[in-house]
Amino acid sequence: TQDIEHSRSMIREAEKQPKRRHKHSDELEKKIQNHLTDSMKPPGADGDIWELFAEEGEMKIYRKELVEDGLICDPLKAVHSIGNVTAREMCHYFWDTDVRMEWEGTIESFRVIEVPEEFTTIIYQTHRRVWPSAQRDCLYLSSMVKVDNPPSVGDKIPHDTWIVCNFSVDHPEANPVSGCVRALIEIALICQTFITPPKDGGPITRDCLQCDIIYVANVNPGGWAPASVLRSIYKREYPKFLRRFTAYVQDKTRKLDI
Ligand code: 18C
Repeated sequence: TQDIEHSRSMIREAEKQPKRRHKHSDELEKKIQNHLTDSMKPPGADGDIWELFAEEGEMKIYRKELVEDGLICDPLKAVHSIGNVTAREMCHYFWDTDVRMEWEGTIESFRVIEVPEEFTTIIYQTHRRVWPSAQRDCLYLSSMVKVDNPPSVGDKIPHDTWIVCNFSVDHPEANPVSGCVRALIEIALICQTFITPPKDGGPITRDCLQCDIIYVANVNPGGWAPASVLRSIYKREYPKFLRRFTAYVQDKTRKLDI
């Protein structure tokens, strides 16, 4: 509780400050640009070979098998589309640490250790241990940004586009939990709102909203983990996360103004 109060007060302080550049601004901008060009490409575009491993309705999750220095680092790409919510709402609930424990099932603890600018935090978190591997932690920057000129995908024109970009950084005040192996992450959630106005000219309601979602994750486990356990963990955890998080946002916003 003290940690959450401390995080909130840091975030409130940052909100009072004007937007400013910080140590990670250049890297953040570069990563966002890469997500907009590469991550937004539908799987299969440009001859990219993605293997579909989970499908539930509109949700499709793909992976590529990748082993680096003996560690399983399979890149993952998920595409989804859900009704009744906006891109900004989706990204807000994904970025906002106040509600993190309401939908994130893999975390044991987390702490915001710096707020370099409004809508950008640096977070240290520990994950639930998976037997027989060591517990994992990660330290990453998380930033939520509105995208003004998204690349066009197909012929649909989005009303708005938002991204949350998370990537590993170093920080002197991280105080790692002993025994944890540091996982390295590069994750993004990219959302676009599409609006179909009622044919009778009536007001726009939540029924008129469709939100297209792309979620990409590159996670390096940082140390040994048995391949079969690791792959079965992510095959279970990514669909669970997408199912749970999308339902959470739909439920949270149901009675709110758009
Ligand atoms: O994007 C998600 N959440 C964000 C907010 O927390 C943020 C976090 C990303 C963390 C990525 C994972 C880091 C290491 C994972 C440790 C294993 C946890 C498993 C616990 C199971 C109960 O961007 C939502 C992320 C949801 C899905 C996460 C599952 C990822 C599994 C990746 C495999 C790496 C495993 C290494 C452990 C070895 C186990 C044998």
